[in-house]
Amino acid sequence: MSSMVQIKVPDIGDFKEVEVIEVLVRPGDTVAREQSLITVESDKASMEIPSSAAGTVKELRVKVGDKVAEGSLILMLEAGEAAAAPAAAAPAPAPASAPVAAPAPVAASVPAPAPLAAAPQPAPGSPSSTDFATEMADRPVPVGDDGAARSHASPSVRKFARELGVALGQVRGSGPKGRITQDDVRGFVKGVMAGGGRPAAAGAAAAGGGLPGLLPWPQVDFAKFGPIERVEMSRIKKLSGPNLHRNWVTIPHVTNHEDADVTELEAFRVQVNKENEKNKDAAKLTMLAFLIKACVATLRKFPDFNASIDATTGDAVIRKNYWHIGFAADTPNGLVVPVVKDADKKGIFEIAAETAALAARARDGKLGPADMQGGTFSISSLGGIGGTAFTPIINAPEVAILGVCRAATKPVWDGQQFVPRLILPLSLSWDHRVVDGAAAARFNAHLAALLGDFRRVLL
Ligand code: CAO
Repeated sequence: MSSMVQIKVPDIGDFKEVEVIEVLVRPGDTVAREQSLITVESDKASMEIPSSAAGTVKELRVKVGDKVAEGSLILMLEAGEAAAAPAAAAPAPAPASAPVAAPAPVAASVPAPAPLAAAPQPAPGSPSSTDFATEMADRPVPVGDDGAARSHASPSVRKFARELGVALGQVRGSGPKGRITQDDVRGFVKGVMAGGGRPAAAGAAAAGGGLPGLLPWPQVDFAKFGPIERVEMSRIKKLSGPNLHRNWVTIPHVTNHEDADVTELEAFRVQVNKENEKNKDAAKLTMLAFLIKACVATLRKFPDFNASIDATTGDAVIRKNYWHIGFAADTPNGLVVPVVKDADKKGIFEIAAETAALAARARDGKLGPADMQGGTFSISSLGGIGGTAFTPIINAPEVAILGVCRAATKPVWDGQQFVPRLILPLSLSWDHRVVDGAAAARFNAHLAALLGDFRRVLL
């Protein structure tokens, strides 16, 4: 025998007229006793209203936006004989701050939800034991909060997120007032799976990188302090960001700085370009082309800089007997690193022509994957723009990268007097797992010596 049961809003304490912000079941759904049916929200808190009986939902009598109070009819339920219960159950005590064991994450790059130890533990059953999201939203977020406590989401969505290992602080809410819905959590997970972890990686960056023990990223409502604008990152930035992040946090970087006296080299470069002004076939000689050639000569002398850690064992270095030099190219859509293959076999004119062509294709967004693969060492030249020193991020799995800043004329003591010399700042970042500081200093000194007297490249 089955009977039709009216499921009504039970005694919800001081709350008189509360808004239905979520309907969690549909006609035809089978529900268990104590299963949440709707979420209601006052200006202070939100709570889920559970079913007082088990059965099948026949007819919904509320919708999102309705105002309800104690006794309001939620739905008609066809209840089984054992299921019908006369009294309405109390609202579900599902505190946002309830500690939960961290479930297995969705993907390696999705951090498990941080325990909200800092959040207060309200007494179960009282209105204050329900979702504190609304109240929390108006308070400063304590350091160490992953933003989940502040996220606007119902207890059922929080539970759902916890089950999937999703930190709510990373999910953008599409509901009213930015409320996070189950679909938002689902969409976030789908994004992680489809994007090879990209959204998670980006989110992880915002949430503190998901590294154990690392404080989460501060979640700030910037709009509270002034007008804001959200600008979507370019495709290249979305792709390169997680790579840069991984390289920065996993490689023990050290950067050595060195000055190269390029007075004669620059004079030579300018002179050759002048001689070739009328020769349309001759590429313009660039400092970058000389740098590539000098780097190849230096890499040959210091082979551990033209290497990679053996990723399968981690206990060996794979030295490469080819010299493919990548160079950072700034494009309207972000940074790319095209590679000059076999730079050791090419002349400086050829390298200058090739870098110019690759840089042009990079700016036009026309580089293919093969143009950016196989690099053994990279150069990031900001010389045409400015700067005196910087710390370039190693382009994994390479071992080192050379940063180049703007050459400037400086007074240099020649033993008797100060003389004006053109000084090129070099910044070499290197992986301390593979090379040591002394080797890096020698590398830099050798490179500077070659640039100071380019004839030495031939030796
Ligand atoms: N010091 C002083 N002037 C320099 C210089 C240096 N180190 N390097 C280049 N210049 C000058 C050149 O003399 C040239 O001036 P003129 O037009 O008067 O001859 C001008 O800067 C442009 O130089 P260039 O044609 O040789 O081009 P480039 O080698 O500077 O740049 C490229 C090529 C692809 C490296 C550059 O376009 C680029 O994208 N640089 C940015 C790289 C980057 O973003 N790195 C950061 C990575 S980390 O985010």
